[in-house]
Amino acid sequence: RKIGLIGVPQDVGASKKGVDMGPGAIRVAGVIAKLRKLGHEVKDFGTVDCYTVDQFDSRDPNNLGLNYLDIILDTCSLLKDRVELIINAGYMPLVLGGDHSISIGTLAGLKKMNQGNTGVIWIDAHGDFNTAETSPTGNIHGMPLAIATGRGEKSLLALGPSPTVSEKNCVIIAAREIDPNEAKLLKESNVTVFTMMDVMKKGIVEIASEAIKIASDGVDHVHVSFDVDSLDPKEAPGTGTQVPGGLHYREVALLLESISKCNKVSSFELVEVNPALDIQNQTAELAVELLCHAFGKEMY
Ligand code: DIR
Ligand code: MN
Ligand code: MN
Ligand code: MN
Repeated sequence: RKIGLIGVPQDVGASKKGVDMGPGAIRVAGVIAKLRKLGHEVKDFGTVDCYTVDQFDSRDPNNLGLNYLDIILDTCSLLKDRVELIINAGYMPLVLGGDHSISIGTLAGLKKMNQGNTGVIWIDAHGDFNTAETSPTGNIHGMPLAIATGRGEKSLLALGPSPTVSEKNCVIIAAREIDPNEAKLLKESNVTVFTMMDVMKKGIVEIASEAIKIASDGVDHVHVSFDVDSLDPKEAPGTGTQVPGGLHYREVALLLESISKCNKVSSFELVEVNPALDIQNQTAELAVELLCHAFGKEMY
């Protein structure tokens, strides 16, 4: 494949420093060399300009319940253009975060290129289905999937234009910490949620096969958004919102290998690696190893 890499060192969506070093840590872990070794052509499309938490006195000057809204709009708009450029150049976007709010930009770019014809596999401990009304934190990294399905702040929706995906093609895997009012919104939606309890009951083989079916049904493209907090914090401590009881390396390797066999996967995102909270870059290393499974690496 031809893979177009792009780094988005955004931290304001999580209101926490360190996740802006994620793209650097993933590069240090050898993402480009390892994907090339698998036979892919990898082109580096550089880094999107981002602001950082330290540059602002107030997170939410207009009291909207949306921290750093203006900045996130700026970054996501730049990322949207860059995603379009990557696809126009004939490459598959591989977006490295940064916090998960960048997904609003990625999906806005995919909307234009894929004409909305996109399903989403969202691997995350969280639902990322909050709006300003339901969010307990006001952090926009807890909102991108809601935005993608047409819920939430108008200016963020307008990047799309919204909805960028059809919710019946959206599936969350590894959920285990959904906020109470976020859960209400999710239950009213047509998004499928596979919690960690579902993974334990059904096993990852079954979950992978159901998720691929749901995300790819009737669309030409599948986007994979992989938040490293989906992993168990014992294996992936380098992330800002750890939740115990997560996926293990083996499960994600299997999941991503299965997903890689679905020929509709045409964009990938890896987010929330925070090297400042990590031990010896092990979270970025693990993430790159898993990414290789998403791009055809086999154990034998
Ligand atoms: C929480 C955390 N649900 C929030 N969300 C995270 O602030 O909305 N998403 N960490 O990945
Ligand atoms: Mn997330
Ligand atoms: Mn198409
Ligand atoms: Mn998360």
